[in-house]
Amino acid sequence: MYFSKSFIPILKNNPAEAKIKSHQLMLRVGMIKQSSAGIYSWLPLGFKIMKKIEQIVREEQDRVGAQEILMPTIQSSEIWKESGRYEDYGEEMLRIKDRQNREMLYGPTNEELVTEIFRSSVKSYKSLPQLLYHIQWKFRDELRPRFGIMRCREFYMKDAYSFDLTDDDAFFSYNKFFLSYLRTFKRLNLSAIPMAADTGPIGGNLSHEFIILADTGESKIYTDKRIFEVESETTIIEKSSLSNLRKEFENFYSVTDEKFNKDEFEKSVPEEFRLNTKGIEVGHIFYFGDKYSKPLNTAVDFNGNKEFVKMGSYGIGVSRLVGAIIEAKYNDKNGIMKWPISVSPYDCAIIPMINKNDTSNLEKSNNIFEYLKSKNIDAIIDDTDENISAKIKKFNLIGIPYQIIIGNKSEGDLFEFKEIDGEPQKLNIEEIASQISKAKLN
Ligand code: 5CA
Repeated sequence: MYFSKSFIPILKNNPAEAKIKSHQLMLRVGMIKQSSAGIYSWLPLGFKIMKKIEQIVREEQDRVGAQEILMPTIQSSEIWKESGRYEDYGEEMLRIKDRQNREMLYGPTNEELVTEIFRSSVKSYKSLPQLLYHIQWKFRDELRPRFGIMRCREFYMKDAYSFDLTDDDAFFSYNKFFLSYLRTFKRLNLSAIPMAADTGPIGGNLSHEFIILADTGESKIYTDKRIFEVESETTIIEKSSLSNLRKEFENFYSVTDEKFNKDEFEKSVPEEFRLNTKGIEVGHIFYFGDKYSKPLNTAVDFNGNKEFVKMGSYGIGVSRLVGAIIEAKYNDKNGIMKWPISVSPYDCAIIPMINKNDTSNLEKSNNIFEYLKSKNIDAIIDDTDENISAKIKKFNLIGIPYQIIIGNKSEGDLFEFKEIDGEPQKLNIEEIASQISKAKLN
């Protein structure tokens, strides 16, 4: 891809309306464009990143045995009336009437709809557990949408739902998602900590938020610093190992402010380990038993008895994660953003110095591009006639983690290669490709 042909509308300066660095950067490098309050279009750069995040989320849902479906954005009000949430949800729900005057709504979440799908076809406990998820746009008419796509009205969410016969089975499902979240955030190179949380309008009494530390986050948290050292990987998906995994985190006091209790905090956390700070909620999981299955009359047959299924739901803010990664990885002191290679829009930027009458650097760039492509490395060539330092500055903001600079300093078959925030090295193209490929494997 040539930069001159790409649709990456860069702004000269930070837009005044943006208050936090992720919002500033996303507008500045043309990742998103606001279409109305709290509603955004995703431009190629931002969209590519979001799609890569989505794919990682999907793979980690599949890995714990969840099955992907796709439910619509527009729902009928009927099932929401059945559950009793049609009134309760209040003004955050966008209500619409169709031409037949039927009450419809733009889904803020899908507990009712997925329960209705489940009850119409699953009759026996032998089909349990069922873990279903979809990745779909949601709409919540937030009173104060802010910080760009961090708290907006239309956003992209992965929501999963589990159906089990007993509480015990349901905790096993809960713990599978708990594990899948740890794996997902690790692949995104984020340190997201599970914290005991309030359940709000979703309901239930067991819930964790997954939080990334950030000064600009909207969640207040109280935690024991030692939770950051918990080694989280488990390869076995089995009841007791997963329940131990969750316990390893729950051993440390770690809560959002709705759950905060000063005495408990001070009693269970030695002073030197107490941390009271802010974070961004990137995921939220809930266990709510038969809160929806009962009013929606969703039961399975178990030895002749009708048992209401036990349910949980599990959300990840896929679009919010784009902003959250920027908050975690953008260094505004040196103006360098560095996307984790797992979600970077390109693996490498080829940055040639271009003189009007000399096309040799552009030819070199094309050859490098083709070679990298043969090694499955996705590059972008900056073929514009900006000077080299302006180009580097621009790519430092875009955040592609590797740069090949083709200027006066490249000699013979050696090129100036650097990790965006590292020291330049002189390497040949095979060495460059092998370094990037290695990073992509991790
Ligand atoms: N039904 C449950 C779980 S599937 C649910 O809706 N949970 S939630 O309300 O906590 O949302 C899940 C995730 O979506 C949150 O953790 C957050 O990352 C993201 N999210 C929620 N509201 C917004 C919003 N207004 N803008 C961007 N992301 C949001």
